[in-house]
Parts: sequence; C-alpha cells; structure tokens
Amino acid sequence: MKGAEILIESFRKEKVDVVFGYPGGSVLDIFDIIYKSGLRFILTRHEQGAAHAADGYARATGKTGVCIATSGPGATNLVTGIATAYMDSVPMVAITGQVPTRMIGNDAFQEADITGITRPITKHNYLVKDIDELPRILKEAFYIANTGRPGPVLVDIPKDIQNASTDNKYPDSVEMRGYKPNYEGHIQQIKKAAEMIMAAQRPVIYAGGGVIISNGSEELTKLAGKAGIPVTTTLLGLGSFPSTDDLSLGMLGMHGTKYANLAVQDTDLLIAVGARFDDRVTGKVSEFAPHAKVIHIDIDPTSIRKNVNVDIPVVGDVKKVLAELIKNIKKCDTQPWLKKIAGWKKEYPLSYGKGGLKPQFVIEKIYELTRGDAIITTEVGQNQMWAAQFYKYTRPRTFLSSGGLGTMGYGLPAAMGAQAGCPGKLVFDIAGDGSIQMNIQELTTCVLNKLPVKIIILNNGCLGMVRQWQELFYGGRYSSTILNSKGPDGEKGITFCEENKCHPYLPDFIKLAGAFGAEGVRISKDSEVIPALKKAIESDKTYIIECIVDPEENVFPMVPAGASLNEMIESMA
Ligand SMILES: Cc1ncc(C[n+]2csc(CCOP(=O)(O)OP(=O)(O)O)c2C)c(N)n1
Repeated sequence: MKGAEILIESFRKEKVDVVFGYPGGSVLDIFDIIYKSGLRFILTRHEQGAAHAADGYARATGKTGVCIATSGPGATNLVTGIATAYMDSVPMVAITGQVPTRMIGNDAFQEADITGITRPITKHNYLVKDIDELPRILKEAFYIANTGRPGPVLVDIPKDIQNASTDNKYPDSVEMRGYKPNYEGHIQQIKKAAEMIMAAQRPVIYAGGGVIISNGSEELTKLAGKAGIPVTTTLLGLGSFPSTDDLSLGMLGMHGTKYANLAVQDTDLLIAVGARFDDRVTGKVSEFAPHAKVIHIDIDPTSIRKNVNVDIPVVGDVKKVLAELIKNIKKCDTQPWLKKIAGWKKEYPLSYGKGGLKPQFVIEKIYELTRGDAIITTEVGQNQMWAAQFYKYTRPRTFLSSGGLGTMGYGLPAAMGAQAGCPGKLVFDIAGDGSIQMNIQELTTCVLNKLPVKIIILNNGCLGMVRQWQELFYGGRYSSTILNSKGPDGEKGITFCEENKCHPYLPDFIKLAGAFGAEGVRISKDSEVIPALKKAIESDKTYIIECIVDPEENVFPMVPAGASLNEMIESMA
C-alpha cells in the first residue's frame, strides 16, 4: 500500500467519520486518495479553522478530531489550533504534508520544521522518514491522542513517503515502552481520601475539564449527592455537574460566583477532580483555599503539586477513581455548611444592571429557549465569561471554549466542528465583535456544508475584555481597543444602522452574513431578543444574530490578576 492509502486506511480503522482540512502541493497525493475514498471531508477556508473545527468536533463527541494541512504555511496555520487543543487536553491528530525527505533542511519551497515548531504544543509528534514505519506511527498517533490525558499529536509526512509503498499492515494494537497511562487510582489512597472527606466539616469539590474528558460526570454527580458536598467548576468543567442542582456553586476563580469563591476560601477540604489549579482559578496561590487540606484526583501525575501542595494525590482516570470513592463513602453531615452557602447564594447572586440591551439578558434568553439542550461555543473575552455565567450547563460536552490558551477566533470553527459531529443538535457560537472577525471566513464552510450554526454576536463596538482591564487598571486609556472609533472616512467612523440607533462600526455583520450565504438579523432592544432567537432556532440555515449591546457593560464579579479570591470587585462603583 502507498503511504497516502495507509493514512486513509488508518482513518477507516480508527472510525474517523469526518476530516477537516485544506489542500496544497505537499498533500496532493493524500487528497487524491481522499477524492476516491468516500471519506467525509470538510474543506475549511483557513487551516486554523480546520484545527479548531477538529477540536470542537472532539470536545462535542469525545472522539479524536482530525485535520490535514499542506507543508509550510498550511502547517504553521494549524499552530494556534494545535496549541489551543494542547492547553485544553483535546484529542486531535493533525496530519501535515512535508517536502520530500531529500529536501528537508534545504529551505525548500514551503518547507517549515513543523515538528520543531509544534514540539512544545503537542503531546507527541512525528516526522515520518521511513514508509515502513508509517502504519505503526499512525496507530500510535491515534492511541496517544485519545488515551491518558488526551492531546494533539502531529504526524508530518514527506511527499515521497506519501507515494512510497510498504507491505506493513496497519497494526491492531499498540505497544509503547514508556507510555502507559495509569487508569486505576491506588486503592489505599482512595480509602484515605474517603476518610478525609467523611471527616471534613466544610468540603468543596472543585471540578475541571478532566471530569468531562473522562466521561465521569455521572459519578461526580453521584458522589456530591451521596456525600452532600457542594461543587464548583472551572470554565472547562462547566457541564460536568448540573448547574441547576442545589449543590452547584457555579464557576470559581477570576469571574466565578462570589459564593463559589467564598466557599473555596472557607473550605476545610478541597477535592480537586480533573482540574489543574490554573492561575485564573487560584488567583494569588499563597492565599488560595488557606484553611483547606487538598485531595487531587488526576490522570496526569505531572499536574499534581505543580501549583499547589496536595495532601492526598490520586493518580488515575477520574471516572474510575470517583466510582471507587463513591463505594467508600457515606453521607457526611454537611448541613450547617450547606446552610451557610445557601445564605451566600441568596446574598450574592450573579446579577447585572439595566440600560440598553444587556449581553447577559441575551444569554439568559438563549438558555430559556433551549433549556440547556444546546451546545454553546464561545469566542474569548467578555462574551466567553457571560456565556459561562448566564447559561446553565446541565450536561457534559455542551460548553466548548478555549480555556487554557484563550484563543479569539475559536468559537465559530469549533461550533462548525461540533455541528458536524452532532448533526441534530442546536449549536450556538456566542461571540464578540472582535473575535468573530478572526475566523469569519468559516461562515462559507458552514453554509456550503449545511451546518446550521447560530452565531450570536454581542457587538459592543470594542475589544470588551481588554477595554474592561483598561478601564479598571489603566485609568480608562483605551489604547487600541475601540473597534468603532475611526472608520475609513476619518474621525467619525461609519454609521449604517441608524434605524437601530447603533454606534458606528465596521463591518456590517448582516451584510457579511448575506455575502457568505448565511442569514442574519440585527437587534438592539430587549423585546427583539426572543423573536430573533426563535427565528434563528427554527431556521435550518447558518444564522447570525447581531446584538447591539451596551458598550460599557463589564463582567463582574472580578478577581484582579494576582489578587486573592477574597478580593472581588463587584461593580464599577
Ligand atoms: C488571538 C487572540 N488575540 C488577542 C487576545 C487578547 N484578548 C483577550 S479578550 C480580547 C478582546 C475580545 O474582544 P471581543 O471579541 O470583541 O469580545 P468582548 O470581550 O467584547 O466580548 C482580546 C483582544 C486573545 N485572547 N486572542
């Protein structure tokens, strides 16, 4: 079999049902086989879109996402998408073409050392130098991507290797020395953890994306219910525990709920599950959860004690460890603690003021109409934080967002990938007017592939989250964050939506929707939100709702970078 054929064979064997990518000279042989293979291939409009789409597909389905790009610029365009997947532990296999082996290192046309470039942002990567090794390498790539702590694996295949032939078959199994993820948590450690939990007065579970990755949400919910422990989640942990449950504290950290942060600062036992103590969660690490003993359950031993000290580490698959923990636990007496928390929840609910169309209001209405049954992707910035705070996630794999890297431009292609993986589902991208412009070209891909993603642009005319930091910490000097201040006609900017009384800005997103073959509507009043959403939901088209929102609105509460979780800013006053 030829190299290119082996690649397509590996997709078949690994049950890859859709591949995202973009062609070029160095992958022509692969694309020629794709043409004949019947494989579902989605041609994006940018390689970054392909990588994020593979990522969104993977997060929504739990399967490995696959993307392909040509050598050089095609490969480097994947980099942001690969880094995004790496930071959030998303299983992905990225295939890149490379110049022929004899030309590698000669500054050949479209040559880039992509294995060198992606070494720090892949779980593993390969440059295939020998056709006989290709079947094994591809098998390993899929295995590494989706086992242990998942992550992206890149396989760089030179053009001559794609064309060369081998008799070696695609292996059925993998044997790798030095890579043996440990799934079973140590039973003695689990028993110790159970005892510590039952002895605690004020326990809190802090759940991260690892719970969702391991499909451990059911176990988490059972454990919390059985022991009566409140649960707070990270951004990527949203959906791992139903936020409609009485025990839910919502998200913690920089833009977490005040009650989650107060609970963490007061807890005597923090049970971290599939979470990595990111600085957006801990704030000032030395003052994080100051009274707490810490249990840390994680599949990745290197994440334990990386940022905080841990009393009981349990290395293993979250789902399995939680199942074992449930067996070893009885109901704890947490009533006084839960009462205290209920008081905080009443006193400090998430809220927002009045005046103009509020982004939080729009998101609440999306929840009301979808009842938590949609997949929500986000861009990065205020839009992302409001989507985290004001939509209630009740199921895993319904909130897809770039957490670790914070990649603007993630949401639209990720929504596209999620929609390709979950055809019947309603998929929304909640976007800012800045972020959406980073990969807006993927609207075409959505339209042509009949992926009826709904895009909610919260248009505040600025790079809202950065503007918020400038307002709070830089004396209101809005250096290059106001998107609408100067249009090409000079100081005044361009106003073309006077009927909606919106501030001047570019581009006209509704005209753009039309130009890309999508549908769109612009709204600026509360009363327009529900009718617009209903229309978008009923439509089988890719649909933009542009919401002209209050440009001054900020995300609260907020823990300033480097401050402790107690030091929350709750409003501008
Ligand atoms: C690729 C990339 N560039 C820059 C940033 C820094 N950044 C974080 S939030 C933000 C502003 C986002 O603005 P917008 O998309 O309009 O969303 P809003 O905050 O207004 O909701 C910027 C520039 C980033 N996260 N990603």
